[in-house]
Amino acid sequence: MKIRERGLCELYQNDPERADALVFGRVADEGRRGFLRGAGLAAMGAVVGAAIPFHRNYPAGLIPAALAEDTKPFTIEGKSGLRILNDRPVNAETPAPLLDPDVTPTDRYFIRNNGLPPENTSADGWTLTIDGEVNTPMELSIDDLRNRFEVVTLKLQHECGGNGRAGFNPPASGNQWTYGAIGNAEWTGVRLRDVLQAAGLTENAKYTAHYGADSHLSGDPEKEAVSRGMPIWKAWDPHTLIAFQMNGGDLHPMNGAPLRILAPGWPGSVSQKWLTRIWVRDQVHDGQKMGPTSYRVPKYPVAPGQDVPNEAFRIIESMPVKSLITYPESGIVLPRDHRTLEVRGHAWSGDHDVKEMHVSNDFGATWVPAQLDPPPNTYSWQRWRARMAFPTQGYYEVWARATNAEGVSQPFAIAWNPKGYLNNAMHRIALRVEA
Ligand SMILES: Nc1nc2c(c(=O)[nH]1)N[C@H]1C(S)=C(S)[C@@H](COP(=O)(O)O)O[C@H]1N2
Ligand SMILES: [Mo]
Repeated sequence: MKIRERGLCELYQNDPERADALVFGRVADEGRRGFLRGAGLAAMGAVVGAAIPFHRNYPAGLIPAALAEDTKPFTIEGKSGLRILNDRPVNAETPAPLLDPDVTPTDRYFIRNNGLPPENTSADGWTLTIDGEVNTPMELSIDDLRNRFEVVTLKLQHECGGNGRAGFNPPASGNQWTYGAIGNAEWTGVRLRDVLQAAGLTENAKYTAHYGADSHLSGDPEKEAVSRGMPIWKAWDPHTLIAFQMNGGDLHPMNGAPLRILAPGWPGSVSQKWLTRIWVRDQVHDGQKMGPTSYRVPKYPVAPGQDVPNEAFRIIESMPVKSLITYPESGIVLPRDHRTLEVRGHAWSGDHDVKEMHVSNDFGATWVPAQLDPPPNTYSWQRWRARMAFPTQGYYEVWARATNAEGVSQPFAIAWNPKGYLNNAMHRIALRVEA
C-alpha cells in the first residue's frame, strides 16, 4: 500500500480512530475503548503543549482543537518562526528573512521528515554500525567517534532536493516548499572518510547505504522511512561529516539527534538523520527513496507536464547554483525620502563555489554586481550584499542571480521535471517606494 503524506485534518476526516492511533500511537484498549490514555495521552499532551486535566473524557477520533485551527499551527519545541507545511510527517521551512544570519540558528533550521522520528534521541548508548564492503566491521559509540577520530567544525549548506517545489506548474506532488528548505548551520563531527578508512574499504566498495532510527509512516517495522547513500568519492570529501553537534550544541531532535550525516551540496536526503548504520555496498544503493523517480530528474530536458519513463531518470548529485534575498523582507515599503537600501542574502552551488552575484531592480533589464564574500570554508553558503537605488516612487522588484565557478547562472524560470526537484529560479522580492 502506498502511504501518501497528508495533513492532520484530512487524516482525521477519513478515519478518526485510525488517526488517533497514527498520530498519538494510541492502542485500542478493551476496557475503556475510545478514550485516550498511557503513551497516547502523553503524546497528545506533548503536541498540544500541556497536560490534559480532563483527558478521561476525551473522546476517540476527535482532533484536538489546538491542532484543528490551521491558522494557529502547533509548536515544535526548540523551533520558532518556521512555516509548517505538514504535520505527519513533520515538515517545516524557514521564511527567507529568518535565514539572514550567516549561520542558521538551530531553532530556525528547517525540518524534513519522511517518517516518524525515534522517541529516544539520547546519545547514551547510541551506536553506529559500519559494515558491508569493509575489512573490519565496527560498532562505535558517539564517544568512540569523538575519541578515535579528528573532530572538525564546518559551516555547511544543506538543501532539500524539493526546495522550491511550490513554484512548479503543472504542480508537482510532494511538500510545497517555497524557499526555506535550506540551512547553513555550523556542524561538528568527524569526517565520514576517516571512519570508513578505519574500517578499511574492500576493493568492491562503491556506494554507501544509510540507515536511521526513525520509522516508516505506516508504522511497519520492516520498512525504512528513507535510506539513501552516496558514491565513495563523495563520502571521501573531507567536508562530508558524521555530525553530533550543530551550532555548538546538541542536534535538535527533529534534525537527527544524536547523530547524522551531513553531505553538503547534495540533496538533503543523502544526509541521514538519527544515523545507526552505514552499509558499504558493491553497487549503487537501492534503499527506500533511491528510486525509481525519488530524488531523481530526467536525463534530458522535458516539457512541462510531459510523461517521463522511469528509465530516463538519473540520481541527483550536486545541487544547482542558487541564492536568496534575506534582507529586506518581500513587501517592504520605503518612505519617499529613503531611496537607497542595502539588499543582502546568501548564495550557494552544490559542490561548487559561487563566483559572481548580480542584482536587478528593473525586472532583469540591467544587472549590477553585488559584493560577494568568499565562503568561510568550502561548502558554506556565501554572503552577498548590494546597495541599491530606487529612483522614483512606485513598485519595484529586486531580483538576485548567482553564477557559480563553472559559469552557470540561475535561470529566470524553472526547468520543469515530474517530481518538482531543483527549482533554482532567481529569488524575487517586492518593494514599494511611497509617493
Ligand atoms: N533518517 C532520516 N534521515 C533523513 C530524512 C528522514 O526522513 N529520515 N529526511 C531527509 C531529507 S529528505 C532531508 S531534506 C534532510 C532534512 O534535514 P533536516 O530535517 O535536519 O533539515 O534530512 C534527510 N535525512
Ligand atoms: Mo529532502
